[in-house]
Amino acid sequence: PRGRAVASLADATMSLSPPSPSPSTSHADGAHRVFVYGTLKRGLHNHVLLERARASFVGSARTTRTSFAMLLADAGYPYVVKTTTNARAIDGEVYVVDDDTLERLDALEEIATGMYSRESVEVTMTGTPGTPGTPAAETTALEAFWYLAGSRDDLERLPRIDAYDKRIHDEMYVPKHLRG
Ligand code: PCA
Repeated sequence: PRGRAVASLADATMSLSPPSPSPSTSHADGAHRVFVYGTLKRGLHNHVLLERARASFVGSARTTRTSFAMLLADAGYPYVVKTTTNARAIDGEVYVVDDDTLERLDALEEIATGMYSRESVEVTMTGTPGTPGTPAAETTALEAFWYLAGSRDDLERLPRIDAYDKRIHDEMYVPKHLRG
């Protein structure tokens, strides 16, 4: 009967609609989640890059795993490394950026030379449920890209820090163009 045919056409159309948003790092439309823990955070030197790109702030987050250490480089910027000794979770902020901005971040972090490498990490949102910037409870764990240290010889020599805050940044950070 006619009614049945119309219904199945509707069903076929519905099956073509995109699946509901997945918690993966990247989406087909060029939107990428990035988790930042250092100079890219709000109020710090490199945040202007995210600001100019109109990156959207998703919220504060912490790595789900606790297998990391944050080191302070001589020029006052942080590096996260994977470790098994005195390992901890890393706190930061999650943003959504487009393809161009991800490329700019890759250039800033010099992933081509292996200064940092970009990997994907699971983070848990740490904001207060029900407040702006905090996703609903069922989406509190997300995959995002982040920049962590590639293999370097000097990692053992650098001091460890619990968090890269404004105090450390203001006291220690040397912008790239002023480094010797
Ligand atoms: N910039 C990147 C990695 C470390 C840094 O200083 C960030 O903020 O996540």
